[in-house]
Amino acid sequence: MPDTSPAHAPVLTHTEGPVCTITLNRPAALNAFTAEMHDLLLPALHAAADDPAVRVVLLTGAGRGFCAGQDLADPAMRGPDVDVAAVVERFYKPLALRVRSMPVPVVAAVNGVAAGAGANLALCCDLVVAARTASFIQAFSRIGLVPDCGGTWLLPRLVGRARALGLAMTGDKLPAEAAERMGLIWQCVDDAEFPAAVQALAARLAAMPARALAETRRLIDAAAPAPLAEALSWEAQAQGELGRAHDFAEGVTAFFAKRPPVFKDR
Ligand code: T3D
Repeated sequence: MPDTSPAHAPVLTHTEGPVCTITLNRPAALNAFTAEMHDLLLPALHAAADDPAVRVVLLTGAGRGFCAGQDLADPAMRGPDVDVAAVVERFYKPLALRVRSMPVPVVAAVNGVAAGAGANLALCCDLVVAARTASFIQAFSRIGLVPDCGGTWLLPRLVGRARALGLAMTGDKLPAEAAERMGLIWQCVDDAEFPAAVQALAARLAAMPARALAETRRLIDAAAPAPLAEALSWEAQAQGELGRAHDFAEGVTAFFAKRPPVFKDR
């Protein structure tokens, strides 16, 4: 996938080998979402999904923040004539659904503060790695809103009802280390090690069976509210399909050949 975004664009895409890095790029406003940013981010994710060479997507922010959520000053999104429901339907719903249905794993590399929809965009990703100085804020209650971009669905599933309500109602800043401890995110790493840790994770995921990883996410998401019997049937169905695919044969062959597998399916 060619990197066509100019350096000043609010969303940058850079693909190197199998790793597509998408950077939110409005550092002066902590990468808060404008309509223009949304109009670039969703197509960037679609392009990564459609590119057969891409095997992992990294989502990160430029500067000291990851994303401060909705830009509260964007006239396209604010004002008496702007319908907030329409903003959420038009921008945040498709964004969350896109991240959650990518054919490859999506890693949020949370370099700094992630607030409001910015926090929940990160939590939509499959693995969230945060720098130790990063933090997560369900900022919605501070301005009289409810968590969006999937927050009401994600939070109780990640940390349980008590903590979900604590985070969402107080809007308190949660340091990355505490987020890791309570299971909100996968990993918190020292700032000095953060870039290398993120690249190492991306390289590791890129060598894994993307189709099986995407199916794993789909089943985990689908299984949460479903009865066990239904989840067991979905597992059987997915195993049936994966069992007929290249990557399963390759994985087993490589195991017995005592060599690393070369996965191809998406
Ligand atoms: O249509 C709809 O509204 C529905 C959709 C809602 C989705 C949402 O995401 S609602 C939640 C929106 N986000 C927030 O409420 C967070 C607002 N920001 C903050 O609370 C703080 O900035 C942070 C806690 C994230 C970081 O604090 P701090 O002290 O590290 O930085 P700062 O000084 O507040 O911010 C730095 C600059 O970024 C500052 O600009 P300046 O003064 O240097 O020119 C600040 O105004 C700007 N900025 C930060 N967040 C936003 C923002 N500008 C516009 N919108 C923002 N959300």
